[in-house]
Amino acid sequence: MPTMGEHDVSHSIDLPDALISVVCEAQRVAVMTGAGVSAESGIPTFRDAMTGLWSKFRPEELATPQAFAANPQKVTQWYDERRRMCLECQPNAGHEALAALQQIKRDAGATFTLITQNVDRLHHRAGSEGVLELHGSILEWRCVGCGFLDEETGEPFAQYPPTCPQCGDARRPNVVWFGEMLPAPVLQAADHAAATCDLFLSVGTSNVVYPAAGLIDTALAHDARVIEINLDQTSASRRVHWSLRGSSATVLSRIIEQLVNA
Ligand code: BV8
Ligand code: ZN
Repeated sequence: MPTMGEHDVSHSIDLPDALISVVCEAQRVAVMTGAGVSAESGIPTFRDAMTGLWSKFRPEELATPQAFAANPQKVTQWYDERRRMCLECQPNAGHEALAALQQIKRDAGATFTLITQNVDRLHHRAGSEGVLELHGSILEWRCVGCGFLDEETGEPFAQYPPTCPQCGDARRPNVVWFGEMLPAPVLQAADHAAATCDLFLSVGTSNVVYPAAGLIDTALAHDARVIEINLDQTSASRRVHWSLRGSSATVLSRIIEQLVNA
C-alpha cells in the first residue's frame, strides 16, 4: 500500500495539494469520528492517558450491562452527569467543518455519510444530517421494561435509576455498552458507506473499539483513499494514505479553507 506517509500538521498547516485534490474530486465520502472530535468542545475522550474517562473509571464497572444490573444507581448517575456535560458543551470548528463538507459534497452532487462513535450529538447540533450513531446517544434514555424512549435535554433526573413514566420500570442511557450489539441497521449503513466510498476520513479515534474500528479496513479493502486526522498515532496510521497528526478542529477547518480556495 503506497502510503503518502505521516504528516505532522500541528505547525505547518499547509496540507499537501494531492490530499486536497483527492478530497475535492471524491464522489462518495464516508467519515468516521471518535471522541477526539469532541475533545475541543471540552468533552473528555476515553483513552487519552491523563484526561480520558478510562483513566479515572473502569469501563467494566460503568459501560457494560453487567455493571448496570449490579449497580443501576451508580451507572445511571454517571451517565446522567455525562449527559448534562454534553448539553453544556458546544460544537467546535471540527464539527462545523464536517457539516460544511457535507454541504459542499451535496452541492456538487456527491454523496457524504457521517458515521460517529460519539454519543454526544454535537454533530447534529453543528448541522450534520443523517448521522449514523454507531454507539447510540447519551441524550436518549430508554425503559428496560417497555422500551419507552425519550430524548432528555433537561435537568438531572429526580432519582437514579430514573423510572419510566409509562410503566415505572428503570430507564438506561440509549448507548451501546461493551458486549452489546450495535444497532443492526446503523452498522449495516455504515458498512455499506465504508465499502462503497472513494474517500474515507477517520477523525479523532484510537480505532480500538470493534466493530467500528473495522470500517477503515473495509474502506481500504475497497480501494478507497483513506485520510486519518488524529493527535496520536494509531494502529491504522501506517495503513492509510495520509495520517495527519494534528487537532481535528484545526485540520478539518484547514481542509475546508483549502477546498474553498482551490
Ligand atoms: C460488540 C458507548 C458484539 C458507551 C462505547 C469481549 C467481550 C465482548 C466484546 C468484546 C470482547 N473483546 C472485544 C470485544 C469487542 C468490544 C471491543 O471492541 N472492545 C475493545 C475495547 C477491545 N466491542 C464491543 O463490545 C461492541 N459490541 O462487539 O458486540 C459482541 C457481543 C458479545 C460478545 C462479543 C461481541 C460494543 C462497543 C461499544 C462500546 N461503547 N461507548 C459510553 O460512551 O460510555 S465505546 C467508546 O469507545 C466510545 O463510544 C468511543 O467512541 C469508543 C471509541 O473510542 P474513541 O472514540 O476512539 O476515543 P479514544 O479516547 O479511544 O480515542 C480518542 C482519540 O482522539 C485518541 O487517539 C486521541 O489521540 C485523539 N484525539 C484527542 N484529542 C484530539 C484527538 N484527535 C484530533 N483532535 C483532537 N483535538
Ligand atoms: Zn416502561
